[in-house]
Amino acid sequence: MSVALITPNRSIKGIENALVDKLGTEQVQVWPDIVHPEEVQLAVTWDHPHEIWSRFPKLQAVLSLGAGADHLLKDPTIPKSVKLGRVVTPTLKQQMTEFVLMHVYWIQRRMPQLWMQQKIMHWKPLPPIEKGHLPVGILGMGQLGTATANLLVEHGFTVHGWSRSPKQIEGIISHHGHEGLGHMAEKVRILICLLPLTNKTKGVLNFDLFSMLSDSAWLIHVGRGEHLNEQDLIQALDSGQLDTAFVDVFHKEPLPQDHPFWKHSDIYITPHIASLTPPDEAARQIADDFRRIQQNQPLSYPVDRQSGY
Ligand code: NDP
Ligand code: OXD
Repeated sequence: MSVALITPNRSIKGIENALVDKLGTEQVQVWPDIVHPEEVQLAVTWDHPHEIWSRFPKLQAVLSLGAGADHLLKDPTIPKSVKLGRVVTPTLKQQMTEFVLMHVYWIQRRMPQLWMQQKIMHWKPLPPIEKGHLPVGILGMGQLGTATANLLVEHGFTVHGWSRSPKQIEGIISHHGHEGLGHMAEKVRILICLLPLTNKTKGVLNFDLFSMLSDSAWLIHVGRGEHLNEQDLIQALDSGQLDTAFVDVFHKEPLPQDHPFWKHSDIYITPHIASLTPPDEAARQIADDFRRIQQNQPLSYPVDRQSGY
């Protein structure tokens, strides 16, 4: 039996080597050179081609090579009997928490303003914003959102979290559901998106939500491009409703050259690098899920088709 790595647009030599170290060459096949499709029990994919699944009669599970599983759920041709999962490693979580913390401190230490001052050679010391004046709201309190919330609390920030189901997390002010979103938005000054992309969360970052935040709020968007109404973001920044946006994910990646975000003075762009999965950790989880399949155990991070994450 074997694992198939199907990531046509992503180089994964590191993961392949680490997986071969764990399972041996016989048990690892890499797209498009799948020589024994009849042996594939587990497929690990990122932007895979659709309609390939009839080639794998023994397939039991498909894993997303990342925390987001939206690309799996966009493929209606994966047989319903096949389990879905995702790869979430300790370093992926840690990098995300640190990335968000770094941006929160950028805001608190007023780095966007200080850099603007440098551009016009203006010397004006600006004190930090008091942490108590910067309540943070996190959309999505799953693996990454909860870890991020805990780190921010450790650093003395007041943190609100929004999820689908009610939660009680020590030190975090929890909100849920449609009403909860409004309640949270009116209390926070920094909004962080760490949601999965689903039918329900698509477009959640829109002008209505931005208008509920207190004036001159900040956005840190590290979820998925389609959470954000890009035109609404420009409108919210230009009207002063939002102060600055830090955006890591986009509708179209790489961001097209003529996209207005590139030159907007209040938007800071990073090329979808908030957190990355180290090859050895990915291989460890893949090997573990491969073992779980053989032993008829649940996947480490199962994805539910119904809820979309
Ligand atoms: P999880 O599945 O662990 O958590 C998802 C969270 O979102 C849960 O708290 C869930 O609520 C909440 N949620 C889902 N739907 C709704 C809804 N309709 N209303 C309110 N809350 C909702 O995901 P992860 O934390 O592992 O990952 C989150 C996302 O981060 C990924 O899907 C991906 O989009 C993004 N990501 C970005 C990366 C980057 O480099 N920019 C890297 C890795 C991930 P509940 O708890 O009630 O189920
Ligand atoms: C992920 C990502 O989902 O990198 O892991 O976006």
